Amino acid sequence: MFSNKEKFKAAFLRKLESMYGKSFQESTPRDHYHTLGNMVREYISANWIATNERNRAADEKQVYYLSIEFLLGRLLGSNLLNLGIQEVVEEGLKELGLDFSAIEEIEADAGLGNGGLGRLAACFLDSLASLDLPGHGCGIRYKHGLFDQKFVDGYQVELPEQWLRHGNVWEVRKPDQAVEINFWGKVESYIEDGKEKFRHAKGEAITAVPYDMPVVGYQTDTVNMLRLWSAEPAPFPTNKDIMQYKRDTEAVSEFLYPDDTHDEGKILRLKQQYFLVAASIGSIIRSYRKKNGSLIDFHKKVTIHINDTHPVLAIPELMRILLDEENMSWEQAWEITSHTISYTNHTTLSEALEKWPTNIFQPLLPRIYMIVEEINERFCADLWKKYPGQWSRIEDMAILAHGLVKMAHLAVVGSFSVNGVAKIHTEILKNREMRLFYEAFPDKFNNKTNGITHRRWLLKANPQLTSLIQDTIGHGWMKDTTQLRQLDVYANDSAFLEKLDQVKRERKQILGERIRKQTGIVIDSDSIFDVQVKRLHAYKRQLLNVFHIMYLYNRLKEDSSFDIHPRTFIFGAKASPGYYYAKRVIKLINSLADKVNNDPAINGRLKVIFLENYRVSLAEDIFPAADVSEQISTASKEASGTGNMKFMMNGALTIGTLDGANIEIKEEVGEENMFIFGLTAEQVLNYYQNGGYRSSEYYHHDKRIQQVLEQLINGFFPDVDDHFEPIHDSLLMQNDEYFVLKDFASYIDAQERVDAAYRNRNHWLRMSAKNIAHSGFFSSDRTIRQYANEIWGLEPSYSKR
Ligand code: 26V
Repeated sequence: MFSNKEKFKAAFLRKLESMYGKSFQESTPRDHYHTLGNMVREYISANWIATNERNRAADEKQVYYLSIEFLLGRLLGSNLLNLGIQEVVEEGLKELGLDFSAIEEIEADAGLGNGGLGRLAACFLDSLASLDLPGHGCGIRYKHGLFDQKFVDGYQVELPEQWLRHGNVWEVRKPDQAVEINFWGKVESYIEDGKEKFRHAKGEAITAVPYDMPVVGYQTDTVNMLRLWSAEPAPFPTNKDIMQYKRDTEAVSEFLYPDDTHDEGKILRLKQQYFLVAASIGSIIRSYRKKNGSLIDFHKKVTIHINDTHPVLAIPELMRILLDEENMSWEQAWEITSHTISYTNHTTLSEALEKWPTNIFQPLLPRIYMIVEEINERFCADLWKKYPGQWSRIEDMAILAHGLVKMAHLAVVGSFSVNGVAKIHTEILKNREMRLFYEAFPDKFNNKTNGITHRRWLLKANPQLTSLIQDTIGHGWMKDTTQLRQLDVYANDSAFLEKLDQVKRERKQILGERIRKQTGIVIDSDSIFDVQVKRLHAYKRQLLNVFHIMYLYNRLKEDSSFDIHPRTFIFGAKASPGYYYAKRVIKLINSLADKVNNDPAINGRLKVIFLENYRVSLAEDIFPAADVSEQISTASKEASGTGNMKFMMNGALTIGTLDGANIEIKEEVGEENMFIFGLTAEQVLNYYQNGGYRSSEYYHHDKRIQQVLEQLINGFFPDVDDHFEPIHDSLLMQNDEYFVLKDFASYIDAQERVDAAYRNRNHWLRMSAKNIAHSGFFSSDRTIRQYANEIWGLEPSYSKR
C-alpha cells in the first residue's frame, strides 16, 4: 500500500471509510492522523512478527533495556522516515489536498520521561533497531506523562498531561501476557526435600498488563519491541474495600514522577520501580523458559541493562526467582544474576542518589528485602576478607547502613558492568563518588559517552540541512555518521557556506513564525538565536544566562553607542513542581522578557523568548534554528548532556564550560570552533573540598555583578515584591554554591567573542560547518555499538535489506 502514490491514496481512502464510516469530505485532521497511523502500524506488523519469530528461533543473546522513563516524542514521522515511505505518503496526501505536517501535529508527544535520561533511552531504542541488534525496551505505560507547562503571570503552572486521551495507535494491548505482582504480605518459610525454602505469602496482588510498541529500524527489516506495563486490579480476593483497591492499583502506573533530582522516598515510587522490574523479569523469564527450559545459561543468553538505579531491584528479583522458583543454591543464583545485570550511572548529584528507608522497603517487599540483606551480608563478609580490619571502608561501601538501602551500591555489587555517560563523568565516578568500589572492582568500570539518534535530530528535524549535506557528500553518512567528516573541506567553500546560511535562515524563519503564533512576539531572523533548552536546575545555571542578558540590557540603557549584534535569547525549561528555587528562576526569566521586549530604548536589539511546555516535538523545531548552544553548567555537575550534541549536529556553536560531553565536543571539533569559559571541574571540586571561594568578593569587586544583583531586589522588576530575594540570598548569603558569580566575568568575555565571531559571517559559517562535520561521533549508533561490543556481547543478527 506504500509502494506508490496511487496505491497509497486508494488504501488511505479505503481505510478512512472503513475506520470511520465517513466520506473523505466529512473527515477531520484527527481522522486522517488515525487512519495513517493505523495503516503504518499494520505495515510494520509483518516485519514485527518476523523479527519476533527470528528472535524466538535464533540462539542469539537478547538485551532488555529497563528504564523508568522513555521520552519518545511523536512516532509517526520517525516511523515513516525509518520505513523509507515518507515521500510517498507526503506526496500522496498532498494530492488528496492534505498537508502532512498538519496531520503530524495531531499526534501527542509520548512524554514518558523528565529529560536527558528518558530521551537517551528513546535514542538508544532507535539505534538498537537500526543496527539490527536484538535489544528491547521495558518501561511503564504512565497514563499521564510529564506535566504540561503553562505560564500564568510568568509563573509556571502544571497541568496533567493527557497523551492517551485519543488512544495510542502504536500500541498493542496483550492481556494474555499479563504478569501478577505481589506487594506487602509476609515471608513464610517451609521445608522441601530437607531444605529450608521461602515464599512470599498473603500479599496484595496487582496485574501488570503489557502494551507493546514496535521500534522500527532505519532501512532494515528489524522491528524491535518496547513493552510498557500498565497496572490493573488482579482478579483475586482482597480484604480491602474494592474501590480503594482499584484506586491503589491503578495509581501505580498513573503518573510519571516529575522530579529528576530529589529522591523523595515516596512509597508509590518504590512500588513503580518494583512493578517495572517484576513485570519485565517475569515476562523475560517466561519466554526464556518456554524456549530453553532451565535457567542455568540465562546470563549467556540475556543481558538486563538498568538505566540508572531506578530498576535496580532487578538484582534481588532475579535472585528471588532463581532461589525460590528454580531451587538454585545462593552461589549459583548469584553467579547468574551478577553476570546478567549491567548498570549505567547518570548523575553524581548526591541528592539524586536513591536511598530507601528500610522501614518503607521491608513491609512493601518483604522477600526482596530479605534477599537484599543477604546480598549485603555476603558482600560485607567478602570485603572483610579483602580489607581486614577496615571497618570504616566497609561501612562506607555497605548496601544497608543506618536504616537505608543504598541503591547505587546494590547496583555496583550486583552487576558485571558499571558505566558513566561521558569521559569526565566516568573519571569522577572512579576517582571520587565511587572510588572505594573502583578500588575493589576496577574491571567493572567503563565509559560510554552518550549519543543522540541523528535520524530524529537531523534527518527528520532538519530536512533542509539533510538535503544540503546529501547534495554535497552523498548519503553514506546516514548509515555511518563519521562520514560527515567529508564536509570538512567544504568549510572553505563559499558556495557551500552560502547554502548553509540559507538553510539556517530558513529554519530561523520557521521557528520565528512558530514563536509569533504562540507568543505574539515578532523576532528578527537576522539576530543571533542564542538558545538554552533543558530542565531548570540550579547547576545548569540558567541564572548565568539571565545575568548576561541583564548586563547587556544595562549597558544598552547606559551607553547609546554600545554596539552589539542583535540577539534573541530563547529559553525552554520545566521546573519540578516542588522545586521552588527553579520556579523563581522561571518567573525571573519571564519578568526579564517583559522588561526587555517592551522597552523602546532597546529598539529590538535584545529579545527574550521563554517558550512554554518544552518537549521533544518543540525541540525538533528549536535545534535546527539555533546559532548559539548554551551549555553552561557548573563544571563537574552535568554528567554528559545530550542537547549539546543535537545543537552541534545542526550547526550551532557551543558556548560552554568544560563539563560532561562538552569536553568531547571540544576534542572532536577543536577549541577554536567553540567558546569555552569558566572554572574547570578540578577547580570546582577543589573549592568544594578545601573551601576558598567567597562569592561576596566578586560582588564587591565587579560593578556589573553588583548592579545585576541589586536589580533582583530593588524594584527593577516591578511586578514581583520580594520574589527574587531568595535568588539574591543564595548568591551572597549562601556563598553561591554553583559559582555563578565566579564564572560571570569569564562568561561575559566568551559572549563577547561570540558577538565578534558572528559579525564575520563567513568565519561563523565556517565554524558552523566544522561543527556539523565533526558531530558524527555523537550519533547514538556509535554509543550503542560500544555497549553491544564492550558490555553486552551482542552481534547484529538479522538480515539486511
Ligand atoms: C533521578 C531521580 C532521583 C530520584 C527521584 C526521581 C529521579 C528521576 C530521574 C532521575 C534521573 C536523573 C539523572 C539524569 O537525568 N541524568 C542525566 O542523564 C543524561 C543522560 O545520560 C545526561 O546527559 C545528563 O547530563 C544527566 O543529568
